[in-house]
Amino acid sequence: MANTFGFGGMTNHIGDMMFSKYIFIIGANPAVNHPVSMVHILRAKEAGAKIVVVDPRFTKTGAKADEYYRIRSGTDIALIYGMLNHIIKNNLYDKKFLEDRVYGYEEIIKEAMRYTLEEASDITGIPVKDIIHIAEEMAAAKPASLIWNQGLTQHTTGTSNTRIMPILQMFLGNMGKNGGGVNILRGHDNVQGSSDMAANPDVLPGYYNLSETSWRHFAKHWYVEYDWLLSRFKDKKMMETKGYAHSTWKFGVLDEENFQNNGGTKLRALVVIGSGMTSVSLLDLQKKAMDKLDLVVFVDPYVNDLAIYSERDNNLFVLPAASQMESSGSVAATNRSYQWRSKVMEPLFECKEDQEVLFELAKRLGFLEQFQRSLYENAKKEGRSEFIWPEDATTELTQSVRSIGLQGMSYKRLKAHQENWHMFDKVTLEGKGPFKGEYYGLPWPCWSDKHPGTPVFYNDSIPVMRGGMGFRVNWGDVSPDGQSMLSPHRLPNASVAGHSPISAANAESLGIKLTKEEQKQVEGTTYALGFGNNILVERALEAGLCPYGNGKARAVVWNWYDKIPLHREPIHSVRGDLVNKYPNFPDKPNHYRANIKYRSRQIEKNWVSEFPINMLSGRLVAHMGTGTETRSAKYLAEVEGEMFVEIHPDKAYELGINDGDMVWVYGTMGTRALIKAKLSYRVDANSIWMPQNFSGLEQGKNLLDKYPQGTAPYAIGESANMISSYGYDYNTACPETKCGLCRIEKA
Ligand SMILES: Nc1nc2c(c(=O)[nH]1)N[C@H]1C(S)=C(S)[C@@H](COP(=O)(O)OP(=O)(O)OC[C@H]3O[C@@H](n4cnc5c(=O)[nH]c(N)nc54)[C@H](O)[C@@H]3O)O[C@H]1N2
Ligand SMILES: Nc1nc2c(c(=O)[nH]1)N[C@H]1C(S)=C(S)[C@@H](COP(=O)(O)OP(=O)(O)OC[C@H]3O[C@@H](n4cnc5c(=O)[nH]c(N)nc54)[C@H](O)[C@@H]3O)O[C@H]1N2
Ligand SMILES: [Mo]
Repeated sequence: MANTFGFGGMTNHIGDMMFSKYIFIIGANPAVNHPVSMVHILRAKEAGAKIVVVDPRFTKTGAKADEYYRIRSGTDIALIYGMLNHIIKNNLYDKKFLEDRVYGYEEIIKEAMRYTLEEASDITGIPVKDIIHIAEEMAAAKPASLIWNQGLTQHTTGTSNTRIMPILQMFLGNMGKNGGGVNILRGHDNVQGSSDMAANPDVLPGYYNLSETSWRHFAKHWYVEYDWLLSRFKDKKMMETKGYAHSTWKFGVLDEENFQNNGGTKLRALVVIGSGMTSVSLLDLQKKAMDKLDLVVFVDPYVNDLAIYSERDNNLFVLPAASQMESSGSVAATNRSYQWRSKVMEPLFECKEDQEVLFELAKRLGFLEQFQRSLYENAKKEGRSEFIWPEDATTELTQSVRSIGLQGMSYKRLKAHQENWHMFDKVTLEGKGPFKGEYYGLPWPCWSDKHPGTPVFYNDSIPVMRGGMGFRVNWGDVSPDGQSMLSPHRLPNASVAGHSPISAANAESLGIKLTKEEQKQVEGTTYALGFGNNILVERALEAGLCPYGNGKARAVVWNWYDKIPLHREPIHSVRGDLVNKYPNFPDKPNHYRANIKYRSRQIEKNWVSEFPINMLSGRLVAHMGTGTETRSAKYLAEVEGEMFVEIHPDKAYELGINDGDMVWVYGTMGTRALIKAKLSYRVDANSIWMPQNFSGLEQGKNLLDKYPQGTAPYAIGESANMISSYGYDYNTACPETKCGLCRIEKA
C-alpha cells in the first residue's frame, strides 16, 4: 500500500525499533503474524520502550503490551484526529518540522479541531482520558515508532488510514529518524517485492504509471517495440487503463453493466498463479463467476482452494507449481531490503517453476521470443549466449526500475550480502569488512553500484551517499495553490537545497556536472527514465543530490476525492446512528473496471437492525493465508485444526450458545457459515472474530471429496470470506474484511 509519499513499505526497519522509546501498534498483531518482528519489539521493550496496542480485539500482542486499548473497528481516523486535537491545543507538536517539510498541514489542523475529545471518544469507544494519555505520552516520547498492518488497510477508508498515520508522525516530528517512522509489517514473504514488481493492476513495475512515457521506458528495457506492445491491447486507451483487481474481476463476469469498462466484453478466462483465492471476500460470488468463465487455470504447488468450490466439469486446469524451496531469486523484505534466495532442491515430479509455466504460456500465445528478449540481451552483456534464470531477469528488473532506485542492486551484490550475513549488524544493518558503508540487502532506493541503500526513509540530515533523502518530488514543484513543494533543507554536501527530480534538462542548473559526451548520452532522459547507463544519477549523487528530488510531503492530496483523510462510517456499521453524520464515499463507477457501491449500499437498508453484530477476522499462528499449504501440513493441522468463531460470553448467553456449540453465522450477502463457537473475552460483547485461514466447508457442505485423490488437506473449515460484507477501499479496491455485520444463531 503506497503511503502519503507515493511509496509503499516500511520507512524504517525492524532492527531500528531498538532506538524507539514508544512503539504504537495500531491494527497489527505481530505476536501471531510477525513473530520475528515481535522479538525485536520485545527487545525494544526490555530496553525501555513503551509498547501500546490499539485493536478491537485483545490480541496476543495486546497481552504483551504495556497498554492495550479497545477501538471500534473502522474508526482509527477519528482516534488520530482526537489525539491531534489534544496535541495541537496543547502545543505538543513539532511546528518546525511541519513548516519546513509538510505541505497542507494547516488543513489537518482545521479538521482536527472538529474532533473534540468527546466526539473522538464517542466514535471510537476509547474513553477521553485514555485518548489524552496516549496523545501526551506519544508526543513526549522522542522518538516514537508507529506500526500498522491489515487492521488499517482492509476498509473502505483503508487508504485514508494509511495517510493519517504518517501525518500523525509528522506532527510529532518522528519522520526521517532512527526509532521513528511508519512501519508497515507486510504480509507474505516477498509481498514487498511483488508490489515493487507490479503484481498490481494499476501500475507498471516500480510504481510507474500506465502512461505512454512509462510504456516506452519499459519497451526499451524489454528490447521490444512500443508499437508491438500497443498491438497486444484493444487500443491505446485500454493499454493505459487500470485492470481488474483481485477483488473486482468477478463483477466483470457476473454483471453485464461492467462489460463496458472492459473494452465492451465479458471477462472470459482466469489464470491464478500464487493466490489461494478463497482469501477474497464474497467467496460465493467468486465461485459463481469462476463457473461462468470459458477457462480457469490454477498454477499452485497444492490444489488451489477455489478449484474445490467449482461445480464445472470442463476447462478447469490445476497445474503443479514448484515451491519456493525449488526455486531461487531475489525477494524483498518488509523494510525494502532485497535478499537472494537459493534453490534448496530441484522441483519434484512434474512441478514447474513459475517462470517455466509463464514461458510455456507465452509460447502458446505466440510471443515467447519477445517475452525472453531482454534475458538474452542481458546474457549477451556478460558474454553468454544463453540466459541464466533468475540472474538475467534480476538485471532486467533492477536496470528498468529506477523510480524507486533498484539499479544499484546487481544480483552479484545481493548474492554477496546473502553469503555474508555475519558481516552485517542486526540492529543498524550496517556492513563490516568488505561491506563497510553498505546496508544489508541494499534497502531501496539504492541508486547506483556505489550507493549503500537507504535504511531509513526521509532522513535529510545525512548525505545521500549514506542513505539520506528528503521527501520525493512527485507532483510538481508548486502546488495548485501556488506554494513551493520543495524542501528548504539542504542535504549535507549537496549543491542545492530543495530541488525537482533530476533530468538532463535541469542537471546543469542544479550544479550537476556532465561532460559534452555524457550530455549526449543522457539527452531527453530523467533519473527514472534512463537506459543503458546510470550517468545522470551518478553525477547527481556526486553533487550530493537525491535523484528523485528533495521536496515536502503532502498532507493534502489535491487530486483525490478525500483531499485529507476523513472519518467515514463503514458501509455496514454497528453505529447506524452515525452513518448520516459520517457518510461513506459516493458510489464509484469503473473502479478497477467494476461499478462499486458505497453510499447507496450503506443506505440501502438499516443493516444493523437485521445484522446486529460486528464481524472481525484475522489470522492464526499455525496457518498461512487461506491455509492451503499449512492445513496440508500434518503437524500444523494438529496444532490448529478447526475453524472457530470467538463470541463474548455475554452475547453467547443472550443467544443461548455454549462454548463448543456449532453456530450459523449469517452474512449481509445472503450466505451463511457453520462454525464452532469459542467463548472469549478477547472480543467485545458486540463483535465476533474469526480466522481467515480455513476453507473446504461450503455453507455447511463438506467439500473433501472434491479433492483429487491424495491431495486433501488435513483440516478444512468454513471460509471467513463466505460471510464477509460487501465493501472496497476507495483507492485500491482492497476488500473491507475488517468491518462487516452478521447475525448468529445456534445451529
Ligand atoms: N501466522 C500467520 N502469519 C501471517 C499470516 C498468516 O496468515 N498467518 N499472513 C501474513 C499476511 S498476508 C499479512 S497481510 C499479515 C497480516 O498481519 P496483521 O495485520 O497483524 O493481521 P490480522 O490478524 O489480519 O489483523 C491485525 C489486527 O487488526 C485488528 N483490527 C481489525 N480491524 C481493525 C480496525 O479497524 N482498527 C484497528 N486498529 N485494528 C483493527 C484485528 O483485530 C487484528 O488483531 O500477516 C502475515 N503473517
Ligand atoms: N476475511 C479475511 N480475508 C482476508 C484477510 C483477512 O484478514 N480477513 N487478509 C487478506 C490478506 S492481507 C491476504 S495477503 C490474503 C492472503 O490470501 P492468499 O494470498 O490467497 O493466501 P495464500 O494461502 O497464502 O495463497 C497463496 C497460494 O499460493 C500457493 N503458492 C505457494 N508458493 C507458490 C509458488 O511458488 N508458486 C505458485 N504458483 N503458487 C504458490 C499456495 O499454495 C496458495 O494456494 O487474504 C486476504 N483475505
Ligand atoms: Mo496480506
